[in-house]
Amino acid sequence: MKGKAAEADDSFYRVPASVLPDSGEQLSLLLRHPDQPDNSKILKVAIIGAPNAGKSTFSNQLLGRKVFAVSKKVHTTRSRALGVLTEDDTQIILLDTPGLTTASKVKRVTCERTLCFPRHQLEKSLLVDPWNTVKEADQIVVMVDVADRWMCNSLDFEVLKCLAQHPDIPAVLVLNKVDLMKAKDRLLHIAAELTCGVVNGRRLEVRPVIKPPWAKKSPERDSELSLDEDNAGHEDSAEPNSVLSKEQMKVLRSQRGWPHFKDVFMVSSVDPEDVETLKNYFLVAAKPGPWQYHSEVLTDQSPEEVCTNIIREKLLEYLPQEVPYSVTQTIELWQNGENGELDVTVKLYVKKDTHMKMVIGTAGQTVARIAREAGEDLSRVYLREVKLKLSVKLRK
Ligand SMILES: Nc1nc2c(ncn2[C@@H]2O[C@H](COP(=O)(O)OP(=O)(O)OP(=O)(O)O)[C@@H](O)[C@H]2O)c(=O)[nH]1
Ligand SMILES: [Mg+2]
Repeated sequence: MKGKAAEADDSFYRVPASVLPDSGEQLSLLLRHPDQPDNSKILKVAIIGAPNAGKSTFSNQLLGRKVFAVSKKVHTTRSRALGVLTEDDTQIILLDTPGLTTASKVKRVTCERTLCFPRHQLEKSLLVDPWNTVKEADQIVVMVDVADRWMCNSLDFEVLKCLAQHPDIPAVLVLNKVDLMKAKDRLLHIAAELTCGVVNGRRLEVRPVIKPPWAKKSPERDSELSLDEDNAGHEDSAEPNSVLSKEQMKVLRSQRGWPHFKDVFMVSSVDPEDVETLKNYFLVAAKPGPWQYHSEVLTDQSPEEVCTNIIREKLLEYLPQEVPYSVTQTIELWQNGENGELDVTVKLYVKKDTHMKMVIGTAGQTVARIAREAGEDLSRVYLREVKLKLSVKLRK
């Protein structure tokens, strides 16, 4: 049973939907009429933020399956993709986006991580795609990596521009990776900076929280942001036009944060409890309306796209610096095996002899590891055994 609650041992559990390994069947599923109840609700959530903020990690955790590639290198996600979570009468559509960026920003960010690669290697989708995604959304989530000291003191300018272009779509700020932050009190300052001290039209006030002895939560988060109703912030400064004037751009450039967030969350996307909190927020925010997809849909990606993205994830994870960004892939075989498994063969094309050696690794260990781990991940997405073979070829 996919995507719906199933009963076992008198308790309810939810089996997340999966991706069908046959692209024709997956496409039919995407086109299938939504099986919504009469009181159906829907919320389209666009997750935006700088590269590496944890957008895909969060989306996977929320969906309950890994359908988006995740890696410690920037630009893991290359084009917008969609995840679908259907629970009871509500459908949440998650729009996972590439890190919002500009060509110059990419150069700077990647160089900071000693990952310099020429501008021309950037796919166009990284620069233009996210903007289209956001205008479809009912809710914007701005994700910030609080463990990245370069990025967390001010909102990425591209993010600010995006928010200013869509002032009518409610936005929340999510401070992610709090598990990596030792000095947790810094979180409050980051939140104050990134919201210009105003959330939901009210000025922020930092109050110590006195917890009852039975409270379970970590003592490190023993303070909270509360809202002071009397000190109302100015809600009327957002510009309703979608194209920003020179003047607006000038104002934005002087801003570090956005004073129109509806809420602020501090989470670790690798902590299921934290992600559950946001899921409940989305479920409450969902509005009556028809579902967009059948409840068995998990993502709009084709099975082949999921496969190449997961292989790319492993390349990014195990190959140094700029090497993985220049590897291209071709699927050579995709067929059902004799015992119900899925046989997939993918050719990896590299541009240099030195890259070839790195991809193959000593005694073929690197490519074997990539094939094994990607195969395991894909087995969990397609719900069947995947035998993945990788070969490497030089193509200058
Ligand atoms: N410790 C910790 N690591 C996290 C958390 N969220 C994400 N990460 C890690 O951060 C890295 C980047 O995560 P991604 O989900 O790929 O980030 P992204 O925002 O989708 O990145 P792009 O697709 O490149 O824009 C990965 O190594 C994740 O495992 C978190 O809450 N805590
Ligand atoms: Mg991503």
